[in-house]
Amino acid sequence: MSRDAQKQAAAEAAVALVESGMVVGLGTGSTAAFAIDALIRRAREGLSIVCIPTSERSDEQARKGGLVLTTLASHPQVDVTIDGADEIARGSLNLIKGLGGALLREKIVAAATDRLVIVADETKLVDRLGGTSPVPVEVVPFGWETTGRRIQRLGGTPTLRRDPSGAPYRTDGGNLILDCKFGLIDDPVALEAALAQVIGVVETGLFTGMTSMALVASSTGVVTLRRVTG
Ligand code: A5P
Repeated sequence: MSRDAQKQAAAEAAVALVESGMVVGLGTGSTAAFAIDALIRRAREGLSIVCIPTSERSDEQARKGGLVLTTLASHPQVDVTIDGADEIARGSLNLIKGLGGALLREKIVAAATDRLVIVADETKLVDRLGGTSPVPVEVVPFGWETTGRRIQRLGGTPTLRRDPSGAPYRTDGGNLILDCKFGLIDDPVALEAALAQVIGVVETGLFTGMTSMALVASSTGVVTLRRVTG
């Protein structure tokens, strides 16, 4: 099974959990895009849902496919959000997200969601966060260098993300992203809290204590992982 086929299998398994009448958060990224395609197909077959996209990209895909969109203003409680991740920690199901550039809206929607379902191929599963992925941190453009120095004091090595033309990458909110290498992270909850206190930081790609379930695909099929608490 190719990696794309695995992503699609995980996405299809998550979309099977969606029922008519639900408010559904639409994640961002290549795996979430498979889920949006599957929702479009099911909506054409009669599934009646309203959706809240977490990025301009997902908004466009959903609109083109004819999904009915809504907002958090109209629907403050989201039943289920299906989203991808860059790293998923076994057990806690804490995440690193945002390599695709959409972490702020993703976290706002996730925080309003009853069941955050993460879909991924098996390469995303790790014992400890931070081994392969930096932590994307969305910062306001004003004084970003100073914000970066504050992040360095927390042990991170920030790099300003650039788009393919070499210009600083801009998020949907017009902000910048600092990809911050921390190495293996001992305490993601503490790091998320510490980063949130840094002046100039808008949001971080550490998502702790939010995931209800992860559907992880390998060549042998899709495994359901539930968060282990305590
Ligand atoms: C979007 O910014 C991210 O949070 C994505 O959810 C994450 O990067 C996973 O993307 P892929 O499914 O494309 O790997």
